Amino acid sequence: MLTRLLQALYGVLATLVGMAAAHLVAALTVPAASPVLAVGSTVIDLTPTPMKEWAIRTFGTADKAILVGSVLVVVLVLAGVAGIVAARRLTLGISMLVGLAAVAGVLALLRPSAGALDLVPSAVAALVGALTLAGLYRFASPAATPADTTTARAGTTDHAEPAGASASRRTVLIATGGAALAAAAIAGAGRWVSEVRLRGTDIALPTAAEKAAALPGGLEERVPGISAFRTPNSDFYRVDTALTVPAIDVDSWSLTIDGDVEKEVELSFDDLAGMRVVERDITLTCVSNDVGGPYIGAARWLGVPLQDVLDKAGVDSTKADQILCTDVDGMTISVPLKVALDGRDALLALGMNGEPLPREHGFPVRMVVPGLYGFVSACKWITKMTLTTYDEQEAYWTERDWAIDAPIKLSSRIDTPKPLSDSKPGKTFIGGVAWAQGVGIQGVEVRIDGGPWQKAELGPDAGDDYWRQWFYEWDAEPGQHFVASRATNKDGDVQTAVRATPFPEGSSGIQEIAVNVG
Ligand SMILES: Nc1nc2c(c(=O)[nH]1)N[C@H]1C(S)=C(S)[C@@H](COP(=O)(O)O)O[C@H]1N2
Ligand SMILES: [Mo]
Repeated sequence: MLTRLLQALYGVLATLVGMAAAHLVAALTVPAASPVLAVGSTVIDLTPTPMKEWAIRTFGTADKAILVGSVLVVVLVLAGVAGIVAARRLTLGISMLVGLAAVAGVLALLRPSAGALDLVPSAVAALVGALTLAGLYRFASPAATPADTTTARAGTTDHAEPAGASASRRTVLIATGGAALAAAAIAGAGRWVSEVRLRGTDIALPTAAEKAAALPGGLEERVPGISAFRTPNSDFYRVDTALTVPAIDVDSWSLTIDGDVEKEVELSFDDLAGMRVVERDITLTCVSNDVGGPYIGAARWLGVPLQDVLDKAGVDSTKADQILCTDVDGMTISVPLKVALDGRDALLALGMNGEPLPREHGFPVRMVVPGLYGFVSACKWITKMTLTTYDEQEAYWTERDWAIDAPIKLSSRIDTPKPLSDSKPGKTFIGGVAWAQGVGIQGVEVRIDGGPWQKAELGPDAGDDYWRQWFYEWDAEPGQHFVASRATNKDGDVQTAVRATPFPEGSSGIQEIAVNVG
């Protein structure tokens, strides 16, 4: 039994060393081609939409860690089997490891933006894994089977049994410890390399030709627990399919505008930064947000009006009806062309809350379109805008049956008190945010225990594309209570109570939470 475990451990260690080496090589070349990530990304893309929805809702941003962890577990189990097989037939065990790496290599090659270089990390994994496994068996072979042990002993009758056993135990210890150390050291080096590579978002931003007015102070000073009027970059929600945050070198980055255009245009970061730059306060929302959910954030964006960029290429809007955006990894996001051209503040953003875009949020350039959910507008790490039609080309989420034109639905969220929280009787703030991008919020109402809707007080107004904070002062009596909120936009539309799931065009309904007062 112990021998079996040791054999499996050899397989696992060889695989870990191989994967660490591959990860290091990937960090130096194509980070997304790291074998585990290549497999993970493919799993993400193949996951049926409802399951993906469920994962985002259940695990939030941890969904990626859980996915990578699950892939790792499966790979290491197979690696263990390869280790056991190798004890009987080394070449067969090694072939299994090479096979595992080959699967990752093929998947890396199938990624949308893959080139031949993407094969290198998996090839390294195969080579290093195979050498490590062979080395472990060569220098510290654990007895393969009881039969093997007998033959081995028979051949070494001149050695005293206890001395021989302890020497081999020491060799095994040294070999396994050495392999584990090597894996950790190489993985550490890979991590260090990617961190060094991933810095460098520290670029100079252009000054805005049109500055936004200073943002008024929000309600957060007065209403504890309410969302800050401006979401700090570090707290901004993140939703994307990228397993590693793309590391883009701003000097080699460019944006191509092609397809149904008069002339194809390629802009460098400096070209873009040299255009008319404006500042806008815009609230971004994810279609995967349940009513009352966390995937919404409000920021001040610095960017070039999308219209100005499209004008450089000359867009034929009698032909095209879609801007197909492509990111640096080949991921695609569609944007309805008419929405980009209807006068709203659609931007190619370079800055977020006074800083260059954080890498997680699209460095160096992303799109921001007020009023549309992020999945049909907010392309991060953008490198190309292709003017085309929905008939001709489908974006990532279009292929997965999500809506193509998805305006953000009028909604509100209760930030405080928290659902199922306990609070003291007496004066209690009920507070939150409400949004109706493009139209603006006229009012928010609160309902307690199914009673009449009562007017909440609104926070400052930073424009119709920005959310509005609100609060209601409640004299809470002991017991369990149900608190609900609903918003009304400036057109007089009231947030609907009709429930809809996030798929395919965004959730709707009224959030109602239970709180305990006592
Ligand atoms: N390249 C790329 N851009 C993307 C996505 C993505 O997966 N890849 N996700 C979109 C979605 S679904 C949303 S809601 C917003 C989220 O932007 P944030 O992560 O900066 O909040 O980015 C959008 N842009
Ligand atoms: Mo989203």
